[in-house]
Amino acid sequence: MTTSHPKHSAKGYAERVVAGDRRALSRLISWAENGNRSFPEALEALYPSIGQAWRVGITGPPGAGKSTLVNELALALRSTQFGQREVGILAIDPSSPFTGGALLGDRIRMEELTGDKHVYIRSMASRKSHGGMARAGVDACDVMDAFGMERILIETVGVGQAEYDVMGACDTVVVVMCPGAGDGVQAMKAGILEVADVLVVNKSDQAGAERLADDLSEAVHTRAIRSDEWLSETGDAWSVPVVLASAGKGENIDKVLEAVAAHRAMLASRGANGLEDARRKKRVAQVRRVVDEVLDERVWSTAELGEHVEDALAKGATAYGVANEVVDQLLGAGALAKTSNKPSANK
Ligand SMILES: Nc1nc2c(ncn2[C@@H]2O[C@H](COP(=O)(O)OP(=O)(O)OP(=O)(O)O)[C@@H](O)[C@H]2O)c(=O)[nH]1
Ligand SMILES: [Mg+2]
Repeated sequence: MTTSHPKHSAKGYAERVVAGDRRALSRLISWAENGNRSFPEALEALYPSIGQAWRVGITGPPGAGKSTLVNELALALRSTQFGQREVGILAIDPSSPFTGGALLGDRIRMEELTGDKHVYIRSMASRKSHGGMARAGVDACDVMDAFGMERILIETVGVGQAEYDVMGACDTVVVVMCPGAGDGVQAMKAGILEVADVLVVNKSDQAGAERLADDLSEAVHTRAIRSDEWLSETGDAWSVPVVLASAGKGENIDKVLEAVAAHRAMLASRGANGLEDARRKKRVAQVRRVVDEVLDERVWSTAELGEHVEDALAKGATAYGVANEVVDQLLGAGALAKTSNKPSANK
């Protein structure tokens, strides 16, 4: 490529990134992180080179083993079995007190990889937050993509709004759980299943792992039936695989990568719009979950409605009858009629 821009200009950095210059890569990611005013210009220059990477989001409750898994996944991706891919790792360091010390731990575990020039590891601070982190994370992925990373692994903790936004920009989202602490049921309530393309039950060496995997399989199956009715026009809904693994012991890491590859192949089989459609559907599912929650909270926030229901039941109305009457009142009979061909929003 011909370098036609000054080395330290936005376009100059962009050219260097595309040419494989690691210092320029680090610089532009810092720009993304700091919200440097020159970053948009650099990003624009990178656009033609973006779109080759497969972005794999890794999320889940604190301590589930995400970093350990990312480490193992990267090692596996660097092996011949998975085609010796160029790997970019973005660890989005949450400012939460839970994980304050995790970054150092991450560095130590990832040390095995740092001698490998085909692996690029970067942490980003999320302290500024408020949408800023999500944006910066996605921007950083774009820079790595333009650089030529074939696989990008992005670790975030939990399911806050910013994490949702980062995961929403990933091609495949792996949700990592483990027995004990971050209980499966809690995670489901937090809507973590809505973003998962692959579920990993990590720490398979610990008691309760199989039980958790069974519970999650069941929950995923139930959800698939529900969302099929209204989300899948094509009928080829992805059923989220649940993979039991131990990142700590390096067990079943290949199974996790195979599940990611299967998800990728499924999207590819849907043609050019497959990925875009999948992302759109995920966002719709997220909105739907929030609507469910907000409605539930608002509708039942006062004692009034509960009392009304009790009265009606006492007067001999059926539960179904009362429920319908309540919904009619809330939505207006017309609104309900209009949506009656869609499944109800029950959980
Ligand atoms: N028994 C067991 N422990 C594991 C396994 N995988 C990871 N761990 C341990 O679990 C702890 C947390 O692992 P991390 O990889 O830091 O977890 P994380 O989800 O990245 O944690 P945060 O980033 O702090 O949310 C560490 O002490 C790991 O050694 C496993 O398969 N089995
Ligand atoms: Mg971690």
